[in-house]
Amino acid sequence: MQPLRRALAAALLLLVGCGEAAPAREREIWRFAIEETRGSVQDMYALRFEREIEARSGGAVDVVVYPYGALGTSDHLLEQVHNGTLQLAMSSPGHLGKLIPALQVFLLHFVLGDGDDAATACALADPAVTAQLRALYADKGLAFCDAFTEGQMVWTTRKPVRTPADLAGTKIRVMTSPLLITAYAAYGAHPVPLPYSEVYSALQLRMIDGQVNPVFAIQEMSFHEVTDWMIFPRHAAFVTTLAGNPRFLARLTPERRALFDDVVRTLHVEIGEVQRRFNAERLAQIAAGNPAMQFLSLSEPERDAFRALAAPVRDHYIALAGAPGRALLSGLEEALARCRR
Ligand code: 6CS
Repeated sequence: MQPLRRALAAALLLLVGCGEAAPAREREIWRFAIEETRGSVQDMYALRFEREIEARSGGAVDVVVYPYGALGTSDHLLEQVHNGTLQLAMSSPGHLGKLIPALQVFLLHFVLGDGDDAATACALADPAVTAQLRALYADKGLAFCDAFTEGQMVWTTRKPVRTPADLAGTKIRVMTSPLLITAYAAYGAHPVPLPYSEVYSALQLRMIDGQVNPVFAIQEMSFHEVTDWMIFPRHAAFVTTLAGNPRFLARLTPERRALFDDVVRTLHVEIGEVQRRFNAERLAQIAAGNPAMQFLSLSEPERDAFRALAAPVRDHYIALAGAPGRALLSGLEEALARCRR
């Protein structure tokens, strides 16, 4: 036979042979949903997770990533991780706090890091804090896998806000955990809890006057198109967590579990750099593309006025979250003190 025909015949034999003799290897599927759209911080995390797990498992694991909207709101994703339809999901305390009240510690203003991003990131990785989080999640049939921040929360409004009086009467959209109602009512605002997907149209239809999210999220969801001011109070960082289905994790082989843990450890560090870069780049993009947008960074005395009104919300948090909440708050404060030493 001609060399080319011989090669084709050999390839054909190989194909037929494969079909008959070797059973197709079954790929494990890990379904992973995020609470944000394509191009977000969580998307970057999920895509890096997908790439690392698939490559390092030699293709034996197929990670399928579902961006926000594909499977519903944050609450729907959580239900699906809980019942095992999803193996993994990003789950933010801003919504998950309805199920695990103690997690609302991350929603308190002027507490976690108080504008100090390095201390915040360090406290979130503190072993004593992560042990508390693991226990709280396990109690609700979930596995805590990681916690990290996606940057400082920024208010987008229709008017400048320098004092709590400027926020009085403002309808501001918050995530759906109940502590956020008290947190914004303390400033005299009217907080309106809504799922992420409804914020843009609520702003457009003027059902709300403002919202709060990190810069990258404001840009990706186009909230800056339907508001006029971006206010930087540095009152809280946006915290999210990676939640897993406990049965899925328990069934992993020791080798697979070690791979999972190693990838999560690597991404915990990487994502800090990603969120800083995304927030800086998107801020520049908003400024360049929207000459009418106004930016306002609160001074220390201006922050103090908000801080004073936010202080009593801690008592409300303890009332909502009870002993586990009190323990998590002191665990975090001790971790922050260690981080600042
Ligand atoms: O505001 C929210 O509801 C959402 N914000 C971010 C940045 N991520 C997910 C969360 O659901």
